[in-house]
Amino acid sequence: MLIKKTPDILSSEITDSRLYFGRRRFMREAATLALAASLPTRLLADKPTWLNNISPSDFSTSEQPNSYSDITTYNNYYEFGTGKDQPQHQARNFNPWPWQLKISGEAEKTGTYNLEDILAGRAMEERIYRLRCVEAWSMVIPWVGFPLGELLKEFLPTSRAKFVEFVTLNDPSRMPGQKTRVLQWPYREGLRIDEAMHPLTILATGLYGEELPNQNGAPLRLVIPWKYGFKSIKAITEIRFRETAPNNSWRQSQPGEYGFYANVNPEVDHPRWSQARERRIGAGIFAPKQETLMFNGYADQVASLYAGMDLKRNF
Ligand SMILES: Nc1nc2c(c(=O)[nH]1)N[C@H]1C(S)=C(S)[C@@H](COP(=O)(O)O)O[C@H]1N2
Ligand SMILES: [Mo]
Repeated sequence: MLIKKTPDILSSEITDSRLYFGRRRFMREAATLALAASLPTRLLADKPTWLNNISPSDFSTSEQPNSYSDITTYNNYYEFGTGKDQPQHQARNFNPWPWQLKISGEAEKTGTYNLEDILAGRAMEERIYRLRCVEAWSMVIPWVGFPLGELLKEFLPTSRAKFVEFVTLNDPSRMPGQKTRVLQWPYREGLRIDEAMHPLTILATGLYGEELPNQNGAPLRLVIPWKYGFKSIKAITEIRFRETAPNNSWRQSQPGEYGFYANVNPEVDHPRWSQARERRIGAGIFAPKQETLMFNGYADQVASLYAGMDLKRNF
């Protein structure tokens, strides 16, 4: 289909973000004309209201962001295939709207909410964060999102809420990778409540000023910039406040290789490879690897969360 192909062709040439936004607007208009009869209303509308006012964030890094093409064609998202180039294709026809978000567990307000209602009128920020995968590659991504803690507080967690668990949509008919057993579905993640409340932890609803592409976790994904990428769970459909520590999918699958904390740490190697250096996606195959920074460069903000802990044991 013509319209679905357009982003790939355009994004490969994009370097300047203003050019990018102009083209995206053009594409939206073209999509409205061409597919008015066949697309759900949500997709046809101009930007969703919550993407109309995005302010830059003081938490952003000053590093140069990766291109839109890098960010949307090199993905880890096993619900849509285990290859990095698969999610862009296999998630193409996934329509996230309407989306339900369930809030459960140790909070005064629980229930199932319409995500559009949760996002409507909410202030969004652009936060340019490094993403460091456990596989020793990295990217810099201009996320659009808002602090997770801000949302969590609205549900009035009780004093028993010591941890937060996140669950991805479980629907093999819409997520073909869930028909295979590479992981136990649905994908799950967890944070300690103080990690979840930390101002660097965000829920992302977009990138490069636009709605989150499906392959990056539409409509809602977590971004925790000081932890390995697998903690940043995509397509979140449930948030549960818990008294006890939840397990997380990669730790459940290979507990010797993946821990609960998963803090980026150049001194603690993965059992099968070093974590001391990283390869920046898009830098070119001859570019030298760069040193990985403790807590992915966010040590000043987050090291105090782990004061007194043995980070080799709590990896
Ligand atoms: N539901 C779900 N979330 C997920 C994954 C996944 O397979 N399923 N992969 C994780 C991993 S390993 C990484 S590195 C990041 C990649 O995010 P990106 O594709 O937006 O760069 O998503 C994380 N979130
Ligand atoms: Mo990852």
